[in-house]
Amino acid sequence: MRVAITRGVSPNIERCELTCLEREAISVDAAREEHSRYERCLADLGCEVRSLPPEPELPDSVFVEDTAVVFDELALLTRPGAESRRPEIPGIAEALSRDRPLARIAGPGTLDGGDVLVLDRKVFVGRSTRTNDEGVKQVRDILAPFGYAVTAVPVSRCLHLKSAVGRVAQDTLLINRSWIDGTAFGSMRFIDVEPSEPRAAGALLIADTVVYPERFKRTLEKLLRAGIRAAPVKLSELAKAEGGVTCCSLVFEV
Ligand code: CIR
Repeated sequence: MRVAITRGVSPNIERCELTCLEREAISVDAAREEHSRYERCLADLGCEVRSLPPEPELPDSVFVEDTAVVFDELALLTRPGAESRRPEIPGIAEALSRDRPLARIAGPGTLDGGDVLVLDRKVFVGRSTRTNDEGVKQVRDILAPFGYAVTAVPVSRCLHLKSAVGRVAQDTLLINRSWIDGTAFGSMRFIDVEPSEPRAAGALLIADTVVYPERFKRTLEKLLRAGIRAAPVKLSELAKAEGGVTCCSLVFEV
């Protein structure tokens, strides 16, 4: 069975962290509507959606992806680079503890789940403003006994690694190569985002379908032309908080 952990939108989402965007008004109602449609989309794709209640005091807590990375062998709890997000961890630890043994990133290491791209036994970790070298080292040490190879990828032009690259099929990455260097990913096939849509690389692959923001129309058309199956979702209000399709869920098999 496939599980998707989500968390409801905080009424204080307007106080979210922002790195690459200017602050603008966010409608909590519109964000909630988008979020429930996103949850419905995950359910339609066969996920059992475990929707955790909103955490009013934690503006970014809807973006559960940053708090943990779930592997078959363990759930790795992160230590988010933004201090305001660290209190999100205990709630996620509790939610994951029934399904996986827990491992943790310890200070001074920092890691955001948005910086971790897992391609089977290869794990790519963005070295960003949120994830430091010590965080990357701890990921490597924690995963070494299970045979994962961990590669650091420099990220300087966007928030997270997965702002610039997303898996859209077993052998295919959607990528913005003006933001990151694709050579780290070896023999994967690449689809480049449309240059007019630089933020379009975020994509959430569930089985053989990509949950994908409908607003990146040109890149979406390109994906469809390449034979990728897509489930478009509206995520424009949550995008004002720098959220995308991967960051609103933790998807794993149980
Ligand atoms: C933050 O800056 O932490 C949030 N406002 C957005 C996090 C988005 N997370 C993600 O794409 N994995």
